[in-house]
Amino acid sequence: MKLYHSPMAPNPDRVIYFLRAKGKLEAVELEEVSIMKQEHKQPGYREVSPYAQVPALILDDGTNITESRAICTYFEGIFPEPNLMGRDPKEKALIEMWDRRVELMFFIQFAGWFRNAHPAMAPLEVPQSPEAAAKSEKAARKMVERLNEHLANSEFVAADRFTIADITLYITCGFCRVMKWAPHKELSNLGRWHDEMTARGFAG
Ligand SMILES: N[C@@H](CCC(=O)N[C@@H](CS)C(=O)NCC(=O)O)C(=O)O
Repeated sequence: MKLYHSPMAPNPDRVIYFLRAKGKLEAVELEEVSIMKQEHKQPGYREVSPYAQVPALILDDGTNITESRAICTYFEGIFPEPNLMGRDPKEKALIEMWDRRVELMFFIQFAGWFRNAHPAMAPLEVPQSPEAAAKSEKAARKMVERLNEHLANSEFVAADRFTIADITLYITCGFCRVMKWAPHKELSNLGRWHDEMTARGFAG
C-alpha cells in the first residue's frame, strides 16, 4: 500500500497519526507530495487523486481511496486493535458524531479562515475573501470554546477512551499554528486534554 502525504498538512497527518496510534505506520510506503510546489496539481498526481488533494491511499490491487476519514475507516477494518472508531452501534455513532463535529465545525472553519486570510494561500484560494475569512474565524473560535466546555467533563473527545475524534481535534489544534494561534494554550480544559494527547506520542 502506498500513502501519498505532505509533511505538516493536517489531512495527511490525521491518517499518519491514526496509523501510528495503531502501531502500523510501517505497513504503508510513504510518498511525499509538495503542496507548496503544487506537485499535487500535476497530471501524474491527478491520476492518483482526481481532486488534486492529499492524502491518497493506493491499495495493492490499484484501488484509490482519497478522503482521510475513509482511509482511516479502511485501516480500522484491517488493523482492528486498538479500536479507534467504536465497537458497537452506539459507540460508533457517538464517535462519528464527535469526529464530524470537530471536522466540520472546527477544522473546516479554521481552514476557511487560513485559506482566505494567509498570503501563502493566495495561489491556492483564488480569490481570497476577507469576509469569508472573518466568518470562518468566528465559527472556529466559537466551536473551540464549545469543545473546551465539553472537555471540562470528559477526559476524551468521544466515548470514554482515546479515539479518532481525539486525533482529529489534535491535528486541528496543531494546524492553528499557521495563524499563530494555539487555542490549547488559551483554554484550560483543552490544554489539559492536549498535554495528555501529546504524552501519548502518536504525533511522533
Ligand atoms: N476531505 C479531504 C480534504 C483533503 C485536503 O483538503 N487536503 C489538503 C491538504 S491538508 C490539500 O490537498 N490541499 C491542496 C489544495 O487545496 O490545493 C480529506 O479529508 O482527505
